[in-house]
Amino acid sequence: PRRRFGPGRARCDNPRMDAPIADVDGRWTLSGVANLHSHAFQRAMAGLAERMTHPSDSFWTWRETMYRMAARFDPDRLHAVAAQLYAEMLEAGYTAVCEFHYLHHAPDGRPYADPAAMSRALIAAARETGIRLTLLPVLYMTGGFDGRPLNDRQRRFGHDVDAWLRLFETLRAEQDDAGHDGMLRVGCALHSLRAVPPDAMRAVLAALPRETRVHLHIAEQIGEVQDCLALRGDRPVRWLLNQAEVDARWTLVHATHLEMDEIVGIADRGATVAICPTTEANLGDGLFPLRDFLDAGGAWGIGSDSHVSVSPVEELRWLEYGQRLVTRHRNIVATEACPSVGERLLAGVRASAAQATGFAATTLAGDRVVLDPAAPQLAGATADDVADRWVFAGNRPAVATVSVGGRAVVREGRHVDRDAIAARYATAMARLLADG
Ligand code: NGQ
Ligand code: ZN
Repeated sequence: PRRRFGPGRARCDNPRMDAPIADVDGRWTLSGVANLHSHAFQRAMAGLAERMTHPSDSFWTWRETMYRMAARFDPDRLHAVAAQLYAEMLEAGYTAVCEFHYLHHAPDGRPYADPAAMSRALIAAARETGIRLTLLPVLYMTGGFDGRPLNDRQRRFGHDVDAWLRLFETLRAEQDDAGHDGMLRVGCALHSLRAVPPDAMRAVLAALPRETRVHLHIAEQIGEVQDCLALRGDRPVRWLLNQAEVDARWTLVHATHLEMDEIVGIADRGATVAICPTTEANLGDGLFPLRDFLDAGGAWGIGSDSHVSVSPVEELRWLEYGQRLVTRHRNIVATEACPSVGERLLAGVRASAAQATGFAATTLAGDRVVLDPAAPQLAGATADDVADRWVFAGNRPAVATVSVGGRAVVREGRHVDRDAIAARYATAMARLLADG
């Protein structure tokens, strides 16, 4: 029989913690990975922003391409794209997703007849596919730190504080609807410091129920750090830590560019950092200082963000590889107490999942991802190496079955509704691309 634990070895960081992948009835099983950051519509442009649009392409020129794609969405298309994406997430081992949703209104900026129509499209997609959804309606008010108004492309993202609070209340009522079987949580997202003026940030935070999770993009690009320094007199994370009661309810997305006091500050407050390695690489953001953050005791998770990859294995592998490339060392996240890199990575994402998503830890622990017993990359695996072999043996999907909230959503590696979801997605893509 397989050993559940290595001989006399403490489990990563917390001796009471079970291994992230354990032998359950003879099958290697994990409790599912939480995806802490998603913009579902961006899945439709994966692979379509890899052509030169400017002699010095950057995050900011990519954003123009992204805005052109965003402008073509309506609730039906969003529903079709999100369903395909969420089915792919489940097939890859993600069982919960934090949807950072800002595509609220019609392209001209006017609210739909139902102001929550786009949010409901995401809720429907999650419900059909069976993924747990933390819906984060985004407050987006200004086009920069100087308070400039939203441009034409951004208009459909915008709310004033009162309208945003009405949307939040509408969605909270959905969360409490028994029809969702506890599969939906609603939190708050502030798009970024550049998109939310300080007074609005304070007003929204003061109005939220105490337990509400708060997510925001922060310090992803150097340009943003420089603008914040120039217009708010401090670096973004330092400014936020001074101006808001940041604590374990908060998730800071990216937080790429940090000085040591900011690294320690985030860790001390107990906030989670959502690191999105493949998107951050794709957009040329920079590298999160993971080793220092771990040394400070920081909580972190992963997000697939723009969905240039939909694979927790690839995000985790590249999280470690980025660090290896810059430090020219190996096994960066490993410690003496936890020498397995894969195990420490999976333990890290599991430890932050409940506080970032708002789902109870016991609830998330009941969701199950069973790895494929026939996967060659796991042949002869033991409790000591199974996590490393799952994460560091390439991109073959070794997921066999997934169940979320007791419902079997993936069987033999395929989402149970894969074909119907893919057909609807193909139709939606044809329309999205024809509009270009
Ligand atoms: C977003 N995505 O809102 O989709 C952003 C880009 C922005 C990432 N930061 C747009 N990865 O930050 O203004
Ligand atoms: Zn984002």
